[in-house]
Amino acid sequence: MKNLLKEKMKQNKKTVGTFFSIGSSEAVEALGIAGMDYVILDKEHGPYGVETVQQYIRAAERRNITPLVRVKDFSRPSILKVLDVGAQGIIVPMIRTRQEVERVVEYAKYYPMGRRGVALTRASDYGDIESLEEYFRDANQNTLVLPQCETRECVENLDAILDVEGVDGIFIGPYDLSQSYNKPGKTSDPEIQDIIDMVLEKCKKHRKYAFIFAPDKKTASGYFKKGFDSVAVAMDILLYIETLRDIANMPR
Ligand code: 3PY
Ligand code: MG
Repeated sequence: MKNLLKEKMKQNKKTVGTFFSIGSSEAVEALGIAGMDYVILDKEHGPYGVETVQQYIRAAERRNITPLVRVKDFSRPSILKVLDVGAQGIIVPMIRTRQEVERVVEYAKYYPMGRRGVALTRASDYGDIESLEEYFRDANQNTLVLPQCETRECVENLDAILDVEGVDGIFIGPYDLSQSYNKPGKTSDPEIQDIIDMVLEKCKKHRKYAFIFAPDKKTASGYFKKGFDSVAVAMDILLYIETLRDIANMPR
């Protein structure tokens, strides 16, 4: 299956997504109908199991919004299972070293790039395909691999991490990053912003995509101006609450 997000990014289009937390197939559809480029199904902090993620992926496919999954860790089953049910990319939290990223690529990409486990799952139409070789090649090309830069160690090892073949880009987690520099939650602190700028610069130097999380549209707009390729803005449930609060408080 074509990865619409990857296609847009190859054409240098800037993209937006959001972290999913409302939790229903209808809510995933709503994000697609609204025109968001991708939805992040969050298995790190969210309550979803693989079966639920599979339902949300179906809804995303139906509405042409790219389903990414933030995996809960970088173990083989965590990565393999969400790709097998159809995730078009993974965001991998708390990465610290190049070796960890090499393992991620090994689990996420088929031979020769990696050693992703071979099985006839939903991702390969349950094996109802003309050519297995073609499927392996397409899957390797289409599956986005985005390690998160949100620790001091990751910042220190960033050049080596960006050098790993199979890494499409870096997803900055400003909140964990600020904590890692002993400034929890102070994401606009000049020291944290300088680190963010440096990570962005390194992504550009290595010709890899730079993604970041922003809590609101204004912050997201600032990141786009700096040159980020993609911003994941807020969580859908927060946007829902804000809109509803606005209505609840309307003059009457
Ligand atoms: C963080 O800010 O730590 C995140 O992981 C947000 O995506
Ligand atoms: Mg984080």
